[in-house]
Amino acid sequence: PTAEKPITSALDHRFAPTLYAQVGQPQSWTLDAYRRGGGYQGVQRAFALGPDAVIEEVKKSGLRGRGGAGFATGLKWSFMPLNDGKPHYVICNADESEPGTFKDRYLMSEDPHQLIEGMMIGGYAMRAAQGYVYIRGEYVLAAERLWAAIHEARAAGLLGENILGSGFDFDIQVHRGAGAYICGEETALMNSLEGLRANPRLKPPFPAAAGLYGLPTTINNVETFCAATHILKYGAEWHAGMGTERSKGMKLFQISGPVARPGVYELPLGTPFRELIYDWAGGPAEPVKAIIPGGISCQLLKWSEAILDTPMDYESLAAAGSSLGTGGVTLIPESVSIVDTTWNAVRFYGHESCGKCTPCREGISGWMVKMYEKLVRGHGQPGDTALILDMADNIGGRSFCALADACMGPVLSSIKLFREEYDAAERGEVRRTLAGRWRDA
Ligand code: L3W
Repeated sequence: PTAEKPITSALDHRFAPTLYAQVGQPQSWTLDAYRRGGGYQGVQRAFALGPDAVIEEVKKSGLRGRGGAGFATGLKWSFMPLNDGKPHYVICNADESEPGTFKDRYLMSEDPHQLIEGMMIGGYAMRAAQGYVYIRGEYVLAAERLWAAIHEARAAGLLGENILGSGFDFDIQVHRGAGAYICGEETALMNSLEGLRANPRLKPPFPAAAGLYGLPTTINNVETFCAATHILKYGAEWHAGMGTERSKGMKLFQISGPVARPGVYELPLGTPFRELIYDWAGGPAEPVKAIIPGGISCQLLKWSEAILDTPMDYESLAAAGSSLGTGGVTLIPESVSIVDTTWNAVRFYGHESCGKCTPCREGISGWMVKMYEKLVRGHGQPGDTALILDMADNIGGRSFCALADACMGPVLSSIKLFREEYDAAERGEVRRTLAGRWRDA
């Protein structure tokens, strides 16, 4: 994006990586390495602009939340009350648990100062003196590197009181989760931080009005805060110059499944699936029948030339009947049963349901899991798929939070796109070939 950052890719690529620019550099997680890469220039520019102008800058950049919902970041920041005299909080949602999603883990383990700087910028703009990182408990290395980076930043006067003489006080705490997907839901996350059971809260009030401890709070994903660091460093126009008309900037796409080079690739929003799958990930290693575009909560897409040419941005994926989600792309090979794959997803949601509301607790954890188990174990009967659809109709849109709706994504799309596999399962003909062998539940 700038003269000092040469394009590093072997491919003829339009933009150099920024979010992952430090990944792979020696000791990239240290303050020295971060500063060598131009670190902490974004926050200095933020101090020069002033808090209101920072929010304007993020608005102008077109940045949208990278945790899955794609909500406009600058707009979200502008919901925070000004000068209300109350403590404000910024929270980083680092509870990365969406199946197929593994981008934030490396942002934190390889470049934790980038996140610290992004949270400082957010804290400054939104008048918060305290930030929290709610990190997935299994991310031990990432949490350790983040803690070490926070200590380094404090020692260097980058966290604490009167940071760099700006008059701005800010500090960050890291809170490790204990293995519950529901803690990625922002209101359940705040309950968990408060020491309560991680049940979602009713919205509204949104966190900006009544969040952590009932005080104004803004929650953003790791990648969102990291993107804000570069927006402040390079300017809103730089960010708005990448991506598409309404989906701006670079995005960390993840690819898993049968490809030669699974991993994380930083590409502009609007890059077609074909480029990610073939040029970057080396192409499918075996015939593929479906794509999960952005984490298992998204609707499946059927593998086709048209889908391969679909740009990976918020609008194009909505038009294709799915969503960009976290950008976690998973390929489902021909050899794998769709019913079995969906059962795997349903069991995940059933296990992760917090149990607060009936459609999710009884509908998914109870009925849906049992119906899929029946089909997959060869005990299917005519009408089972219709019964699943009827249950889905009573779960989707009727639950307390987004978890149950998310489960309906793979359920409904797999039935719509691969009905013949469900029909076969109703006749007791189901191939359970995941990983090439039968599995026990
Ligand atoms: C103030 C309004 N704020 C929307 C905020 C809202 C949220 C964001 C997107 O929910 C859920 C979320 C994740 N005044 C507002 C407003 N907001 N209207 O904007 O909200 P929305 O409504 O567009 O999206 P949604 O699909 O209803 C998304 C949760 O899903 N989630 C994501 C997990 C992410 C991670 C991660 O980043 N590591 O795990 C999964 O369940 O937390 O609650 O902030 O408050 N009028």
